[in-house]
Amino acid sequence: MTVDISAADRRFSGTPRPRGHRPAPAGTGRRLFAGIGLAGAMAGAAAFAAAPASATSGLANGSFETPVVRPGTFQTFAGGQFIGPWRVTGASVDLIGAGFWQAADGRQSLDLSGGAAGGVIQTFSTRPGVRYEVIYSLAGNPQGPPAVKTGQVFINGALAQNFSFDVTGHTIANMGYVTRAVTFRATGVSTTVQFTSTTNTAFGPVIDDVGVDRCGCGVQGAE
Ligand SMILES: [Ca+2]
Repeated sequence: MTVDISAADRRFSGTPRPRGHRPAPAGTGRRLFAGIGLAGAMAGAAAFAAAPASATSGLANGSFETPVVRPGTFQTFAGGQFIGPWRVTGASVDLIGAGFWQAADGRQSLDLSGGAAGGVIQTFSTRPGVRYEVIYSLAGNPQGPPAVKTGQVFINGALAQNFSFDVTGHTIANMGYVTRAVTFRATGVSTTVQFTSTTNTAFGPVIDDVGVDRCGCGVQGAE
């Protein structure tokens, strides 16, 4: 199968990928003060962590739709906590609830900088020797500095991609998501992908709609 890297909707064959163009409600205020607190975040994380991670069927919760955050708010998850199958790394991340700002897919998205630079990591099943691509939507928190949000993607702990997103001209109602991809050849029966912010403020890069699939990168003998 040939994959068109330029196509934003190529990953989920047969599954529409509605891009959330919902306008955020007015008066949500500065997000620094809108969090519902660590206790709520921990309760949500604990409840969801009890569910088995679907590690046998690829990357899970790539759209960050669970746990469900109260609409119009966000929850901060500190390093070591879990957002379903994702483990939070670094300082913290913010799981952004419906309507707080525009999601790329579904209703929720993830700011990789919570109070400071954080990240998320997940391990999923792979077949050794097969080439895959991780595809994700990228934007940035437009509510504070710096203008250019930066971060990195690691595959099995190795730096695979530096990314950046300039929020200039974007708003919570027009996040300006772009699609990014990282390709890799699996070396084992599982692979770990990690997204990290290198923006050490509370206004980091935003990711959503993360998925992984076999890559039609034109590589022969990948099967
Ligand atoms: Ca989402």
